Amino acid sequence: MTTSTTPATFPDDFLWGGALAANQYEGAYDADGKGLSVQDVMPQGIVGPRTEAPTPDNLKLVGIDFYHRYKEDIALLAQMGFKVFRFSIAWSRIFPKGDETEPNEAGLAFYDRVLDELEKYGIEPLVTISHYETPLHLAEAYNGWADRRMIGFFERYARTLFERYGKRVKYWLTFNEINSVLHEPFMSGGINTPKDQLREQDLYQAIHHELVASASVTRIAHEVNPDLKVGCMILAIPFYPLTPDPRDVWAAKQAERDNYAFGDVHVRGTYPGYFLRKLRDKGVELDITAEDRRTLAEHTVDFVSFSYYMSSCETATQERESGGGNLMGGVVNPTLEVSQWGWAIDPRGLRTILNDYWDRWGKPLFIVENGLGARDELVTGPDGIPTVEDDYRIDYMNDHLVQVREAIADGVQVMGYTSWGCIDCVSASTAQLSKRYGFVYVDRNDDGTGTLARYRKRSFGWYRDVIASNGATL
Ligand code: BGP
Repeated sequence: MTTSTTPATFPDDFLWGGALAANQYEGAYDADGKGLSVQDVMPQGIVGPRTEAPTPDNLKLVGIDFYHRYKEDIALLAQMGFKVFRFSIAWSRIFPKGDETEPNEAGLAFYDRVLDELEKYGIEPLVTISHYETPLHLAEAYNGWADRRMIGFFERYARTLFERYGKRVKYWLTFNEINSVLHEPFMSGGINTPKDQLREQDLYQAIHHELVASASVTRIAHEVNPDLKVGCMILAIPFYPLTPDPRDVWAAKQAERDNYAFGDVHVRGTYPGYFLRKLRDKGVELDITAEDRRTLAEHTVDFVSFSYYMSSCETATQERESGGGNLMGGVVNPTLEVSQWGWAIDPRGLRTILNDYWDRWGKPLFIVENGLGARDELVTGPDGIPTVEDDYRIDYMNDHLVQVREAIADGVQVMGYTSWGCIDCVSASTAQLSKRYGFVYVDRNDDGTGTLARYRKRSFGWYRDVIASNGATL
């Protein structure tokens, strides 16, 4: 573990907390009128094929049963002193098929209850409007975001949320890891065409529709309540050149631009030249209307949020040794250790990203995902209660938070930090429970067995102390 000599510099209003996503923790996949989402037919995450209908081996159908245990779970978050809780709303609870005109009241009422509970403890909600949960009907009947009509469905859904919750929820994110659609078009964009048959023309048109939709609902949020703050959400990975060879430097720059492009459009309101050139080189011609251009230009985001788990390398000149990764791979960095899933562990990369994004966009930044996926072992604690001695997770998060503090000292404006999977949940990539991130262990196994009981890990007390001291214990 690295220690820092910099005095504590987290601002007093720094939002400490954790993050989860509906499809990975709620369960109750068909309760109270909920429709199916793309996740309900992805029993193997991104590593296996989708199914025609939900199958019992799909752990997400039950998740960790937050739908019925939300009171107990939010009480645990409150015990850690959470200031903020990031969660997503399942689109198909609100509009079961996605293209209806009237929302499902029972779905809306569930999130009222969640917000009641958060208010009870003074925890600020941060809501992701779409976190890999496109209603399945929209994927099958429209091919997801490849179809322009999705913009209207998304606007109706988002307006419904703003009108219902806009007095209680100030912070909103439009699309989780919007750039991930480049790599996982079905999960991220509800695009039903198999990846190997998807034309780049259709993929980039879908991206354009999402970007316009993101800007458009930013407009709606501000119309409904001018105090609302809307952010984009980017999967952030710094790409380092594998060697000082200028060709590697350029390759790394190009890889980063695949991610930058999404932030550039959200913050600056226009497509950057390097992105337009890339489209030209690919022979892609986007259908962009004059209204699209206006929407993008006039409704830019209030802040930029991102997930950060790892960095990666790029090379143009050598055989690549592909590393594991958070939906996008990259070349192995020989100087870094990796997680049990091959994700490079690079706390300094977080400082780099924070500085780069701040220098580039000058918008407040929110780290809305970070953490270590690991196989945890349940042991009996000193008080006889089961626990996990997850010092590896404490080390990982401590080292990353020290770099956040350094970035703040560098002058970067950071709004908050929500660690990923603050309570164990189903993994997005593997769709298993054995890849755990939480401060709270959930007794559920990859074969679906387990009591669903919750146990505090050692990191639970560690994080509680970090929050209570506003980072001074790091
Ligand atoms: C991000 C997703 C999350 C989450 C996280 C960890 O890509 O936004 O939904 O799951 O990564 O990834 P995984 O669960 O695959 O370990």
